[in-house]
Formats: sequence, structure tokens, C-alpha cells
Amino acid sequence: MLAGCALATATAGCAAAQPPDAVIEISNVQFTPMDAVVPVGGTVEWRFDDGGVLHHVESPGAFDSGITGDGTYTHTFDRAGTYTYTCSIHPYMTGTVTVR
Ligand SMILES: [Cu+2]
Repeated sequence: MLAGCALATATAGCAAAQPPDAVIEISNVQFTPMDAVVPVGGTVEWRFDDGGVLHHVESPGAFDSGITGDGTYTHTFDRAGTYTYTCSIHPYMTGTVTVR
């Protein structure tokens, strides 16, 4: 694992080696905060912490956590823009990540 991390650092960065630029908690069937702003190349970590309730962080064509009830999901944003994401299980759960 450490060797893979070191290799990744030379190219796309190693999310595990540094704290994320933004953390979004998933609890009480909502994203907190709903909106995050990170620099280009920044990372966002979603923490699934809703007592085992299944959630899904999905931005079609950009990123997809898969459906899960625990753990974390981290995505690195290499291009500027505004990314809207939702939970496919709870469509009223939405948020944005702004990369600039
Ligand atoms: Cu959900």
C-alpha cells in the first residue's frame, strides 16, 4: 500500500497521504455541508456515517461512490467547474462541489 501511494504521488497525487480539502458528512439523510469549494487538484472526502443507512454520492459522468452504508469516498477534482451531485436512493439529497 505504501509503495503504491508513493508512486501515485508522482503523478496524480495520493489522497491517503494528505488530508482532504473538504469533508462532507453524510448523516441524518443529508450532506453536511451541502456545498464545498476546493482548488483545482483538490480532494473531497464524503464520510458515510448514518448508522448503516445506505447512501450514494453520484455526479453522472464525473464521479460515483457506489452505494454504501459506511466508510469514506474520496474524489480528486482535476478540472475547474461546478459539480452537482445527488444520492440516487434519496433524490432530495443534493449538493455541489465548486472547483476553482
Ligand atoms: Cu441517501
